[in-house]
Amino acid sequence: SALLASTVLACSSVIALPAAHADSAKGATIALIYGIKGDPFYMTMERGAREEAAKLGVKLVADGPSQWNPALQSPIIDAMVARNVDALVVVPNDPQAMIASLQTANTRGIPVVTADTTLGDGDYTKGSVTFPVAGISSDNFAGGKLACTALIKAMGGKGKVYILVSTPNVVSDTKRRDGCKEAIKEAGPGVGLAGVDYTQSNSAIASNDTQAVLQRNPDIAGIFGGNTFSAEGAAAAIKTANLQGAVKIASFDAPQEAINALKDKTIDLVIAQQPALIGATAVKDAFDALESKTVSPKNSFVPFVTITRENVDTQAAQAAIYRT
Ligand code: T6T
Repeated sequence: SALLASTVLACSSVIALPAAHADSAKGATIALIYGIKGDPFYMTMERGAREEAAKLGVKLVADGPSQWNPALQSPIIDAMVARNVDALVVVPNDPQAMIASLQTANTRGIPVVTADTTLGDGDYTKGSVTFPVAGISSDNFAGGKLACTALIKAMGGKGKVYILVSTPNVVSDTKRRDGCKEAIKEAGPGVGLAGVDYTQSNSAIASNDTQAVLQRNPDIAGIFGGNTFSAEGAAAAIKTANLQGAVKIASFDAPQEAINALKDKTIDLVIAQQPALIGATAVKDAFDALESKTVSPKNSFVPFVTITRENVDTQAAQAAIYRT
């Protein structure tokens, strides 16, 4: 490639070589297309991605849709491709509907890394979609199971659990929902499912749904708030109904509001993901792909941190709170 570089330099009107073919990926542009705007999880992810990009000497550009909607996310990806970014780090808004635009980008030589959510069945080694060079996320099924096992324990091992997650096309959330259902099943006959509602990552919807379900089901003893806005709305509804402590809440996600609600005893358990680390790892994987280094493993899990009233003031718990 030294020969190639000198040929390029000798020629006055050359366009810069794509980073994928250069000696180093330094100076490349990596695009982060996150899940939705204004979500502390993705703002924290973007911070981690920017810090990693600065370390690696690449440029990071970021954008995302205002709502979970593949029809809103696809044009953002197309625009990034049109502006010649070198690699894409994407939080797919839908496991199927986002395949086409990302596959097109990949065919044009742009490596694709997914973060938080996944494409196809999520297994890039031998699953239905294998073109992404890496997928970085929490182990969401395990997280949902862990959250609900602890929730059921806090409920005294009996009563009904109500599940709130974002939308059926947010893969991370549906895995948490399924993990929670598994915990309910394993808890035996004293524990049941009161229902599942989808909040569109909107805390007002989550709050209204919770108020409605509490009227229909006075025997609800626990709520699994499967993402930031679901837990936030559930906590608001429980406060309005004056049921703090009587109805336990487990929150998946750790924005400052969830920590405040843990401290004032509205929420009993917070599972913090590590969005900054997910963003940083995804950017590093995209960089390595541009440098043609092997990126492995193709799917990797970033561990979560469990925060309770007992450990909330420890350094580890404090460091896990989302910081945008
Ligand atoms: O829980 C995160 C993320 O993991 C999920 O995919 C969507 O919701 C959040 O962004 C939190 O609002």
